[in-house]
Amino acid sequence: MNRLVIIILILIVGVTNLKAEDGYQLWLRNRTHTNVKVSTNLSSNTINLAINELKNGWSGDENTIVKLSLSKNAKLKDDGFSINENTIIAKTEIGLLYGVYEMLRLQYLAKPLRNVVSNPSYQLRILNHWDNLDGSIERGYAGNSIFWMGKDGLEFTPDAIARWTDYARANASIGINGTVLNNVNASAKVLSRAHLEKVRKIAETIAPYGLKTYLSVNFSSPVLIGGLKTADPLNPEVRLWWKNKVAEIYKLIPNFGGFLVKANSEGQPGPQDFGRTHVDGANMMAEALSPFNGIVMWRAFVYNPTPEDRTKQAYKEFLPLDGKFKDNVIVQVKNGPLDFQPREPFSPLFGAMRQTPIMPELQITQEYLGWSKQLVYLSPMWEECLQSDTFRDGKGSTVAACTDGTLQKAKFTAIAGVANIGADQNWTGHTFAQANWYAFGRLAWNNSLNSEVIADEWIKQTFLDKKKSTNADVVKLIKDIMMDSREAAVNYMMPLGLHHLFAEGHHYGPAPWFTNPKIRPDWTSVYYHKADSIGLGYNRSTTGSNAVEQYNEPLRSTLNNINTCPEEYLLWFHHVPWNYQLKSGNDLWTELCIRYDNGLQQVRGFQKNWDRLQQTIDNDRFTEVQSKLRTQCRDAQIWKDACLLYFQKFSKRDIPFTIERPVHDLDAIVELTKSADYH
Ligand code: GCW
Repeated sequence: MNRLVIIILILIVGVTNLKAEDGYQLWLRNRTHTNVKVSTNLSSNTINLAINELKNGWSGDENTIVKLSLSKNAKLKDDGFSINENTIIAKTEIGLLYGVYEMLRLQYLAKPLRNVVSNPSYQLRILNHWDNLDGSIERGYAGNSIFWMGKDGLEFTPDAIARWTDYARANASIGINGTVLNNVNASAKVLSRAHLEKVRKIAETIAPYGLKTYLSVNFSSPVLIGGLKTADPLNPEVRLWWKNKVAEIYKLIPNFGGFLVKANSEGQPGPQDFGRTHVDGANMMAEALSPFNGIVMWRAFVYNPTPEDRTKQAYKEFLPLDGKFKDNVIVQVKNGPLDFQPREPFSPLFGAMRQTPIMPELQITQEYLGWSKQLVYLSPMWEECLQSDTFRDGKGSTVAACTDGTLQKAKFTAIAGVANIGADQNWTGHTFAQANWYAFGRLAWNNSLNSEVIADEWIKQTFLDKKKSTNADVVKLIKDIMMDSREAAVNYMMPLGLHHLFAEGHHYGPAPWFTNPKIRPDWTSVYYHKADSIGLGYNRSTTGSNAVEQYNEPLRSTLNNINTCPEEYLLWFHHVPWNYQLKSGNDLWTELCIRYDNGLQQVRGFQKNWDRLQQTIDNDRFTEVQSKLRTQCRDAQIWKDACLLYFQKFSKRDIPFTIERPVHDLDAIVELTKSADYH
């Protein structure tokens, strides 16, 4: 071989190696090729995918015959499956595909393939993309949209179909079976013929993987693209317009899923513009969709600039509507009553709506949790919400049980996650943000899974070679980082129940000082922390806004009493004196300082752990995460310094001399976070 050939070969091998670990393969990397035979009498696109996955990923005994068969086995629900040795049984073909992914996962993790019966907690497990037709993504931190490219989003990049296929495959591998392709702040244009043609292409590409396609719709579409004078949901012409539009969609896309609607929220149009209710609006669309088995996901993220505590508003607006929605409507409720904060109590709507199905909306993209610059594993936050007891029907009425059909019969159950996916090569910007996509899927499939188990699975599949998948030290180092990361973020951003101290607009850095008479108060920070010379926190007890009344007993009384309110929610529900003594024995001010400092120290600890992994993790992903941890450390320091120096103006106390001093001046941080390129 001449030298040139050798050099080229080295380059190719080098590039292939590099590619193999550029994150594109997500948790599906490192598939092996032991021979396997598949026996089935089924044939379809989906079955072909299942067979291919087995052939490309099998790592069991050579020449095993894996059997795939359909059965009406009573233990199986929806797309659930069973695995026994080399046999997968499901009621549907998609169920068989899910069974294959589970089989390969179990093999990879060296777990037994016996007596596995797995049914989904929620029937619909849906990603919400906040993708705009111009390709940008609201709160997206991993590049542009993978769906909407070029002028009006209508172009196709050469790799579009491949990307959508890989996207669908990744989702199917964790049980996600639906996707909303566009932002809830929806452009009416998405319902134009040209856009629907594109939606059809996407829908056809992802369907074999079991993914249904949904769209966010703008309530004013009949006016904006239909030429009507009104969008009043009780107007017959408007109703007809939606009926026709829905019929047009189903003609193009027979397995279309339905609509997601943000109405009368943050300036979006809605039925209230015409003196109608959410029920009028949702039912109008439901009626149009019902002949095709389509659904309406109607969001309850509503609040107005009234003197009423913002966290009470969704409940007040939606509870009176309970039981009035058609049976193909589901109300989509964010996990907390405010807005995807690092820690919120669960939304009281979960424990209140008894006759209306509710679907939790979780945010996978890290709008308020450090974007894709910070390593924050979100599963513990979601687990905390799903396992919270609402006491709706007595003890044990967890958010999970209130939403997954356990406590109330519903035509269907669902859960949504706001996606963190973009056109970046590794899909999510931060390698560890892939874990949040993964965890959402796993929890949507099984809402009682534990975050540590999910982390364990993800780490082994993402970082280890199959042979080394038992490398306990590596797994432990990474798992420790992940499992502490959400609590660390709470500590350095908003400990003890503080919330929404974010800089305006970008929501990345701190601005507890933020106030502006020109904008609505509930978009400022001071509205939420209410710091004064006496203390800190929002009084939502019976002596304050009385938000506690929206929770069921005995939780209501527990939250209402400053002495029994869990400390992680203390400043959410109470205005607490600076010298109030906490369980640690420290008073509020001292504890606050310690928590902020702890958060920063935790991130420094993550750095130390990560650096130990240099020999184990491929260079690209190692250095990417190492560099991002440095940023996270700097930014945690900024959070700590900003919040302590600002709140100190009210507490008028020393920062305890046992903790490290701030290293920034407050004025400098104020300036820094104002600048557009701070983040
Ligand atoms: O969290 C807020 C975001 C908005 C978002 C809105 C919503 C899509 O800051 O960007 O809009 O919530 O959920 O509708």
